[in-house]
Amino acid sequence: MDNKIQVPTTEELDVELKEWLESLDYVLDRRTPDQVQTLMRHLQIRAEQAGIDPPFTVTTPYFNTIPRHQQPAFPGNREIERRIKSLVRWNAMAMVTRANRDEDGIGGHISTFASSATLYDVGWNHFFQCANEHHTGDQIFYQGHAAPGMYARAFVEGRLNEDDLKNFRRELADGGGLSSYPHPWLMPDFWQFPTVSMGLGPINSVYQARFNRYLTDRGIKDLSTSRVWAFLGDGEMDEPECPAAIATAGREKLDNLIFVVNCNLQRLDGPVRGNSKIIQEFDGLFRGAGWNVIKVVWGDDWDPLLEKDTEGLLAKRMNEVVDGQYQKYTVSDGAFIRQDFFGTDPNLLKMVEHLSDEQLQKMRRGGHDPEKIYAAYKAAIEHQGAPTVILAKTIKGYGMGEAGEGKNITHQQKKLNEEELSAFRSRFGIPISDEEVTKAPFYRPPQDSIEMKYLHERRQSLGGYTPSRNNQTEPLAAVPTELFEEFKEGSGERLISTTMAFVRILTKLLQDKEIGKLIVPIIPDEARTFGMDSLFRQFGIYSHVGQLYEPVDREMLSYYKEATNGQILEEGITETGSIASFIAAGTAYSTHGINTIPFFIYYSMFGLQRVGDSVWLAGDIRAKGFLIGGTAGRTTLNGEGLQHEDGNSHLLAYPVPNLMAYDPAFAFEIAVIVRDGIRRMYVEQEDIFYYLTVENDPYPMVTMPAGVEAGILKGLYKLKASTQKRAKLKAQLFGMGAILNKTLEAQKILAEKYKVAADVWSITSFKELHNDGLDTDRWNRLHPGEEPRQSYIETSLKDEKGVFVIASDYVKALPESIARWFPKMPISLGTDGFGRSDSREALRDFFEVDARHITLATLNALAAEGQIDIQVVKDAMQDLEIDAEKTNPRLV
Ligand SMILES: Cc1ncc(C[n+]2csc(CCOP(=O)(O)OP(=O)(O)O)c2C)c(N)n1
Ligand SMILES: [Mg+2]
Repeated sequence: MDNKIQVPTTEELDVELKEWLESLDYVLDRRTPDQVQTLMRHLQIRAEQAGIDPPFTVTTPYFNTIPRHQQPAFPGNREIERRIKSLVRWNAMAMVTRANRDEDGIGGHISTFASSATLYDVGWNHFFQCANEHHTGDQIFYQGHAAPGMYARAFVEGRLNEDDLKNFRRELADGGGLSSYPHPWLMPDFWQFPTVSMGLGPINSVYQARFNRYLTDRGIKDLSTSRVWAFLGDGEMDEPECPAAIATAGREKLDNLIFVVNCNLQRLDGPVRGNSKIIQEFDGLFRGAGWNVIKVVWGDDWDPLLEKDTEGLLAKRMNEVVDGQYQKYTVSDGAFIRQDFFGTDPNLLKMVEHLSDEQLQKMRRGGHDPEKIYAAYKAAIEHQGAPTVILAKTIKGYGMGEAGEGKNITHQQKKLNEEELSAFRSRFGIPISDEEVTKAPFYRPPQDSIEMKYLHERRQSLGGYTPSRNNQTEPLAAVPTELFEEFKEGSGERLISTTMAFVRILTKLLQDKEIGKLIVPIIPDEARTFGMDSLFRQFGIYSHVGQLYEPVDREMLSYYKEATNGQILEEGITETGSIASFIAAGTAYSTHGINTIPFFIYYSMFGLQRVGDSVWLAGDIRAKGFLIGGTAGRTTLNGEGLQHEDGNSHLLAYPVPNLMAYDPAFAFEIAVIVRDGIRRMYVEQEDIFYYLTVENDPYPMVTMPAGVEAGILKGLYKLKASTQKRAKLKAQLFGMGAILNKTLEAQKILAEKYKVAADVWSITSFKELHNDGLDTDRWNRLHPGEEPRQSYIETSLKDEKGVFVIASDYVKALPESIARWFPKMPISLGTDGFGRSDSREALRDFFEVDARHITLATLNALAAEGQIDIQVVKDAMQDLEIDAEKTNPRLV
């Protein structure tokens, strides 16, 4: 120990502490909070300079961030609002109970909304702004399985009727029903944001807030007064998208974003963090990420106790009890709470000696106290410079009593029995008689009641009713056609990849006077990979703060230019974040009445495979735009190997019903597809979106043959007929993407060496052909005895002679899926198996999709039909140097 330091006595330390506290009290009385903060920061710096690690933690104490004396006056009528909220609670519970009485196991949730009713109610009465002529409106992400509460509220508002509620989860009933969860696909006038796949609501809401800002900063639409509210579960925050979302929102300082986390301490199976405290964990997480954190832990009956707690005993006790034990208090009586919680210290016991056991048991948590919630929301909307999270402590299954309040089984509780119904009715004062209550009738007060007048007045002052979705938008006038013209010409000898061709199309779209500003390029750190870096300077990379540094490549033509009005969303390495941007941009037509056209360009292997659930959501939410899978194909990407070489994504595109999937081979194919896509999505307003793969294999782009546009869009057209008019042996070769070239090479070999006249066809979409075939079959099945319809493949190939071979750079399941409609069984070549790093040539030999293997497959098929001798095939194998014992690429 430094000998300058004398060991102090306890008394000396006490005096010292007192003096310091008095100094602090002095400034607390006379200075603003900001000034006090500055002072303390200086003290901290001085201590740090002296090598002292300051004892400040990333979490704050376990009580409300806003103390009672800072709470604003509550502007509403508490009593009327309580009655409205109770009615909504009742109808939500009754709807789920009745659905499950009528059909055991139909499901639904009672306990989630029971815990969050106050969180929504305060929003509906005082905050959630709808779009009208004065306001651009808020976007509200409702927690997915709290949906019964939103339906019940809409019923009380008169927006849904009894039949709707009766048909909750019975969408196939006469007249339709209510979807289980928020699905714009199923209820396009009602639900705006799908949220029930946990984790996607949080991340999508963040990127929605960011996109609102992007539109504002680019001067496209001023959304500076719009807020994004996301209502989330505490269990849901375990999904890895959540920390990602939190980091992004903090970094971007999205003060137009408010998270409300319903901390009912429980998830599906049990406690979220039985052994610690989830609110404290979130406190640290969000604060660390730069958020404004507002904790609403305790209701107002705790205020007098906390104000008496000058020694900090209660605060200490609140902080040491873990969530599992708090949950235990929910299901315990007051005597237990007195003994277990307060009984650890005689002074604590003294603090509550004036309260009865019953009063102790009823002491509310913050998330059930409308005034505390109001204070938190008001502070949230006023906060500037950072997003706000409200951590509201609630009770799962609040009001369900014996049926599940705070119990571990509460999430699965789908109905209340007769006794529980009566108890619920009485607890919330619902005007339903004893005789009626067991039927769980829905209840809406008369139109001229105080409750109804109040409710409508509140909503009208906030611009309308929510949730609701705008399903009618002004379409785009027309698609500019000239800009696509140049792509009909081939590139002559010049070698061009489809990626390069796509980038050229995108650039021209961006430059277009009419729709250029609506194009939103989205890239997760791959612009250079796709040769798009030239767009940086031309169109700028979006950054709310512009560019605060001088980029190292400032001297270069295509320097890294960030700008407040930048058009490109360069997202960093996050496909999940990028697709969230895609969804926000692709739904702006509905959310903001703006036809932004997103192009999200990424490594195709990190798309449907990695963010498949978000793509599913994009379908549900009716997002529009283009997903561009770059570097596609198992053999087209030189050297990258197992992780990057994609032979799967087109198969993964099959299940998303409104996703159009194409793998174009030439610039003109891309141009035709993109032009028609914009027309269908933005002029005709079809609720579809596009997946296009592009490749980086350079080859000559051929000139567009006449009259093939319709075929390109339908998925198949004849590219190049054989010139061997008199040959007896015939074959039809089908290729896709970069492998189409191999088919063209095989056409030559077959003609020159084996006298086979082969026609070459381009398949642009297996999925389109497959769907067309399925729809044709279905029609025929349902119309026996009528003239059968023919699929597009059947019509296209009915007069074609010879054998059929299909080759692509994807798994063989794709050609196999369309084989049934061919005049005879085709042979499928494809790239099943893990990728390898090697040259394209070596890979195409390995996976058996090069011209040699296409030739061999054709000869095999001819021999099988007895058109040529088997010896010809054997000789060909020698000529083509194909080893019969080569490894099977599917298995290694
Ligand atoms: C990705 C995903 N995994 C699992 C589920 C199933 N699930 C629905 S609700 C739920 C528990 C939710 O707990 P929490 O987020 O705390 O919400 P609470 O009901 O407690 O408000 C689970 C696991 C889901 N919907 N999505
Ligand atoms: Mg929970």
